[in-house]
Amino acid sequence: MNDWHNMDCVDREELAELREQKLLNTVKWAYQNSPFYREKFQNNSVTPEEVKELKNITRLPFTTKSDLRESYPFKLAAVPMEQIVRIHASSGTTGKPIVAGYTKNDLVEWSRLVARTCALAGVTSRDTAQVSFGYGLFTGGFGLHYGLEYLEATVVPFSSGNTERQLSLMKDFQTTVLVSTPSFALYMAEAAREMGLDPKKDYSLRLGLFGGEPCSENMRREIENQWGITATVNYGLTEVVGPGVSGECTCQEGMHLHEDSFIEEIIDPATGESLPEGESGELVLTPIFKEGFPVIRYRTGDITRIIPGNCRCGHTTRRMDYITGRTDDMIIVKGVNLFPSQVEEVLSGFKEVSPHYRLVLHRSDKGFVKDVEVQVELTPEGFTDSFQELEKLEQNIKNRIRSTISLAPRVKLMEPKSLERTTGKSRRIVEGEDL
Ligand code: DLL
Repeated sequence: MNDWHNMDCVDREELAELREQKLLNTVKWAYQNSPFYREKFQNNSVTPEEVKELKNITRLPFTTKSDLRESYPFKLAAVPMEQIVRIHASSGTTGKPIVAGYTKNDLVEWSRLVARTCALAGVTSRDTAQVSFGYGLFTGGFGLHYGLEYLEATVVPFSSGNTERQLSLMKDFQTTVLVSTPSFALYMAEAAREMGLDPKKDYSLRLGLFGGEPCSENMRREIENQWGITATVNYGLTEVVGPGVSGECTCQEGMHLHEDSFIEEIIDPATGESLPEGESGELVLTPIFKEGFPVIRYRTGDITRIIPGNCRCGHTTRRMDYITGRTDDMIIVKGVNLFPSQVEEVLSGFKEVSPHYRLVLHRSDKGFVKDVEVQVELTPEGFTDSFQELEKLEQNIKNRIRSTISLAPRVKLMEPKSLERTTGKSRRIVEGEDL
């Protein structure tokens, strides 16, 4: 293992001391320099002096998405704006975007974190990596770009869109690593075949780094089979930095968290109480390296757990499990809680359907979800002219959903390739009236 792996192999006692020290510095820094945090601490009658050790973090108030919306655009800043050298923002579907500003040092730290994420996934300076994330306010493109460059890989900054050209260059440049959302990787394989190319034989890809949206195990295996690569998943969010929070090693058993740079907590989303290691709840993150826009105890809305025990790979950092849903993605239908990932899990048991699906919500006059339709695409092999067979499959899927989630949504089988493809993040939940 080279230097890139050092920080993920440190002695856990040393790591605990480092984390504590960095947390105390971050809390002081935010209080002294960010008017937003000074006010927040004061409103909650807490001072930085009360945080003497790591476990005291729970005395500090959470930061929520709506806090960050209210601090639009630059109220979170802890340095004069002339020291902010880059701005990113998360688009969000409603309201104002959430803005993140970076100092020069923040950008170096971020590049290092992403470089480590890529190294964990097996990327080296000998690789050529195509970045198919959008370059712009979204953190995916620039984040992966600078991290991969920091690692001294050869970067092809393609950005999103223009799938045919992406595929041509990827072939001609003998690109070895694809960096994109998992749904775009699947779409690219489909498009390559339509161009008469064989994704396994005509390309030199060996690794895929996928993130920005959930990737079920089924989807990962599908990507791996179609491209003949090892597909790893990585995680991050604009509010705390962007990509580079955690990522898988090639064991593919959870995402190693860069613990020297983030303090993680798992809480019960309903009560805010901390949950013990191994239990699933909402992930709360505190980055402990940021100067520009510090964030303390950010409620990510992402549901996961910390995987107990060490990874087989030898890295000592703890692992986050895959994100199983978002607190705001939970649909309540007739009193039953439903996450898209639960439906996806059920669908993955049927070889006749592809990983392309969506949930269409139909609401009552009062805005409650009264009915959900699961639209799922058949694979070309699963497609048949026999109405009876299709009806039987629909019924089987419906029964399986009912027995696992206690809900009987309508199921609609769609023709192969009929659901919208995206070059960015896919939309799994749509409102009936939007169609
Ligand atoms: O998606 C940052 C990123 C870019 C991460 C590229 C990895 C690769 P946002 O646009 O702010 O930032 O969206 C963050 O996306 O809170 C999760 O809900 C979701 N998300 C990101 N990565 C994963 C993942 C980027 N690996 C939001 N699995 C997060 C599941 C993910 N969800």
